[in-house]
Amino acid sequence: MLPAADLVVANAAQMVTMAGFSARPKRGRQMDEPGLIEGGWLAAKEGKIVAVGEQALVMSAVRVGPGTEVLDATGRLVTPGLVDPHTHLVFAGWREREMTARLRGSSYLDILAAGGGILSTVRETRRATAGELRAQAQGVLDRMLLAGTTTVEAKSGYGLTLADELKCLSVIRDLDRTHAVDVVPTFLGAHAVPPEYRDSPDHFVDLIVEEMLPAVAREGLAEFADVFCEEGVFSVDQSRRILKEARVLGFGLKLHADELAPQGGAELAAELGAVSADHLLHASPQGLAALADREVIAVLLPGTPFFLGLDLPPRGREMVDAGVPVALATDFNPGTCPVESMAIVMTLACVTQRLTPAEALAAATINAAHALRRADTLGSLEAGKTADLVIYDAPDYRFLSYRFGVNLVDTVIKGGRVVVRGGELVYD
Ligand code: IZC
Ligand code: ZN
Repeated sequence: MLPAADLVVANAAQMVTMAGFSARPKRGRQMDEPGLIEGGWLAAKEGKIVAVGEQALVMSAVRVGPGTEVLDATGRLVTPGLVDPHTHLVFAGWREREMTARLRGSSYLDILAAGGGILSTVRETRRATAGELRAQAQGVLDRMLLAGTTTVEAKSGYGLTLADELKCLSVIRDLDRTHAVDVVPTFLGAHAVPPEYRDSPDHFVDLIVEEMLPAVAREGLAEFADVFCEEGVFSVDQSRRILKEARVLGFGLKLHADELAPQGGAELAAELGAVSADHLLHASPQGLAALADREVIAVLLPGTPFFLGLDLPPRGREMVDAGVPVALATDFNPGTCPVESMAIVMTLACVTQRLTPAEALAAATINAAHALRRADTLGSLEAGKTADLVIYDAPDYRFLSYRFGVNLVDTVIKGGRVVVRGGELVYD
């Protein structure tokens, strides 16, 4: 007898599978092919996808038993759960006042150099308890889940002492264990030079290399290490030193690269074999070629230049055309991009970076899973993968980018379990 499914999604108007790219990310024209099944069915058992395809195929692999939940997706779009591979999730200290200062002419880096920006969030994060940090981040994760995000990366980087970085990473671990959204931890001790090291920034790099990275590795509190490599923050040489040590300790590497000024960050990410290089608005053409060559994922964060009011050329289009595998993320943080919705980010990727809606969705699913080294289990609807999927109150995948600012998510399934139903959280 066929196995009884726990869950069947029946008759979707469109099922976007993103199938066939678990081993290597989508690049070039592959990004524009969503792998659509019209009239798509999907069955899951024990948290895993058992079959995806037309009704006859799925119903030849499983049976519907008394314990099977059947979700009718007639007229609706189904996609893999969205993956957000770059966020600064855990902090205290929102920065709404900085928005006004920027509108009056101060730049992001001016504000940071004057002890504001990241450093104002650091002051409040140091004062906050783990419980306070956790409560706020949990609310953010709830909103992300309601918007269809089922896996999110979360960086530390607002503690900047060993104890405060460990506090933030422990909060991230707790959230991963308790929240329906899976949370992938990244150590970003090199996010800013804290005031106590203002006159000797290399000593702060020593502290990261000699104490923080080994302690984080020992406690197993992060999977990736990242550096904010930027003019006036950490140089390419300092970033190289930190990331080489991180690599020795077994971390996957990420880099905030060439966001606000050209620094050679893309080249550094390629040289070190990083998993991803993020931002890249000012990356050199040679840097992009190096990323394509080493298959480093370019994580685009189009919410950030939008929110900072920067008027820049559409590098995303250039990256896809150059064969760089591109992913999208929110960059959720209190300074440069306080947005939780991957759908809004997809719209911005289309309108400001000239990606197509299909490319944006590939970047928010399978390629985003690659940016977290999770593409073997996440990012596409294929038999054997984790049953993370979203059902929308829309008939076509283009609506995600097109109906901007509206949350079209109706149902979210995480690991085979319904966690959002009718647009409401239903798990405890
Ligand atoms: O708090 O400003 N870019 N880090 C690098 C950020 C933005 C977060 C922040
Ligand atoms: Zn960032």
